[in-house]
Amino acid sequence: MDAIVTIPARPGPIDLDLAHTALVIIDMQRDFLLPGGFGETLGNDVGQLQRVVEPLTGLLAAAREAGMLVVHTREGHLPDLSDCPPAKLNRGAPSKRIGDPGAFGRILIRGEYGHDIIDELAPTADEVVIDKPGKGAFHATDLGAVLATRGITQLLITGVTTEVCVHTTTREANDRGYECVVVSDCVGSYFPEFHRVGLEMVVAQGGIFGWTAPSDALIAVLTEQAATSPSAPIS
Ligand code: TIU
Repeated sequence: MDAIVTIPARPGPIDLDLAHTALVIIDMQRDFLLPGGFGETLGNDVGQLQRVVEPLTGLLAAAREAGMLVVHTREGHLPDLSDCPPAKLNRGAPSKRIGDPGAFGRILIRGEYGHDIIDELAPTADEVVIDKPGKGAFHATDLGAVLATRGITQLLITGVTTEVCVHTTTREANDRGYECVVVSDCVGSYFPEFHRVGLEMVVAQGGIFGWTAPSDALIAVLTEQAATSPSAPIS
C-alpha cells in the first residue's frame, strides 16, 4: 500500500512517507508543565504550556492507531549532576536550580516524579524514551542510532518549548538530513511571542530548516492510514 501522503504545510506542501516517519514528543515533563517544577522556578507561567496537551493527545492517539514510531524525550540529569555542565547548572537566577528539591522531587533529575512525562502522554511499553542532558535530543543520546535502525527519514516534532528544545532538536535533525515538520498546535512556549516567531523562523526563507503543519491535517491522514490497514502497523 502506498503510504506517501501530501500534507498541507508551510512554506508549502510536504510529501510524508508514513512508513519512514516518526512522531517525536519533546520534554512533555511534569517539571516543565506543572506548578512547582523547573519551568516555574525559572519564573515562567506554566499554564502557557498546558494548551499543547489536548491537541498532542489527539495526535499521539492517531499515531498509535496507525502504528507510527513514537519517540518521547525527557530533559534531565543523573542524581550526581555529573552530566550537567556548570554552564547549564549556574545559568540565570532561578529560585531553585537543577537538582534542588522541588514539588515533585529533585528538579530535572532522572527517576524523580517531576522528571517524568505527564500522565496524559505517558509512553506505552513499546515506545522509545530518550533521556537527554541537553536541549537538543541528538546531543549525547542514541536518538540518531534509534532512528537509523528504524529507517526513519522524516520527523513530526512536537512538545515544549518551541524556541528552546523544539528548535534545538529541529535544527539538529535538519543538519543530520531529516525532514522535519513542526506541528504548530502541538508545540508551546512560556512566551506566546517566542512561540509565534519560533514557528515563523522554521518556515522563513523557503523553509530554512523545516515545515510547519497543524495537527488536524496529520490526524486526518493517520486516521485514514489506520482505517485502510488496521492490522498492519506502518513500521
Ligand atoms: N526553559 C525552556 O524554555 N525550556 C527548557 O529549559 N527546556 C525545554 O525546552 N525542554
